[in-house]
Amino acid sequence: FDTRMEWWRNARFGMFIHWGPYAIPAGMYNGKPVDGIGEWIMNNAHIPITEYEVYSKQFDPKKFNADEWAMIMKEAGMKYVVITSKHHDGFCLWDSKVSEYDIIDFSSYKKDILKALSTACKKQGIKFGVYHSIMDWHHPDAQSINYPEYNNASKPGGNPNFPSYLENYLKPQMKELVDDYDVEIMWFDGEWIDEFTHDQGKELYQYVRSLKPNILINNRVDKGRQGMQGMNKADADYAGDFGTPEQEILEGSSTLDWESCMTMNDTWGFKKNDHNWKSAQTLIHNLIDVTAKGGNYLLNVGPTSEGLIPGPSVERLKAVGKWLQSNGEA
Ligand code: FUL
Repeated sequence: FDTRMEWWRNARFGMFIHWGPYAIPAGMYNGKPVDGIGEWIMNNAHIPITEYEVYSKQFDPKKFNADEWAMIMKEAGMKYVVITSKHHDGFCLWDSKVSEYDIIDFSSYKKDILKALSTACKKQGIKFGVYHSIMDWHHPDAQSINYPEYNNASKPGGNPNFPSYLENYLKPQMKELVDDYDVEIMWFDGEWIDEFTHDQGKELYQYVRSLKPNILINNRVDKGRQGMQGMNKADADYAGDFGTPEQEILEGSSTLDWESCMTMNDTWGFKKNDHNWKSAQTLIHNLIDVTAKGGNYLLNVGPTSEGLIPGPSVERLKAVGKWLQSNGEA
């Protein structure tokens, strides 16, 4: 009997954190608002790599306090966290040995964010997970045919060096994260690019499991597996431990493991002009709905470039925590 999923099934409520240099432009480029989700601004506003790198250099979240963040999770009744170790923009929030494009080597901040948060969460008994994008708009061997503005036009079949990026960059990063940061959940994304194959997805799943047999891995490790795709256990070809419906809750319950990830406003990464917050009541309702159907609720915050979880998010999380407490659930 596989007890690997047990803690996660009981956890029910976790914090998703989308954080990186995109918190600096915060949804604005050249004085104009950019449509779409904040962490996609590099792509959506067609910002050249060298220009985007200026944000990455400036990234200096002086007000970041890992213990405070862990307290916010704890008080909200959250049992685990998944933070972006690397989003599509390629910037790494830890001191990666295979990259210069990280918080220590590249940014002004020069402190290891993942180390601080992993340690703070451990103190509170909160399990630590990371979101890691397979797609990478910054790495020359990964820039994809799907994203022509970052692609060398002479690579019509896609980036021929993608397998080298997987072997010499992505996998070593997996090892660093698993070995040195107590990662309990590897939450992949950006798996839909042409360069990435189903076989590579299965192999990546096996590789991460070999590093830590008890680790949990979402279904987006495998090719094109958004939502509940790939979650048919009868399919021997299946890679991934749980489904990831995004911004939605399943209609009914499921015999499969799933986690619904959701924003509190309309963006994952911080956008200063997005004030479209869901009410605390809606969030509580969603949490009840998800857990009644056997899923987990992974609720997102997008911290500011200074390192603060936005006030409206903190308020709502407090309200959810209070509700859980008064109902004997926390
Ligand atoms: C998507 C990403 O493209 C978004 O930026 C966000 O991270 C969401 C949770 O997953 O696939």
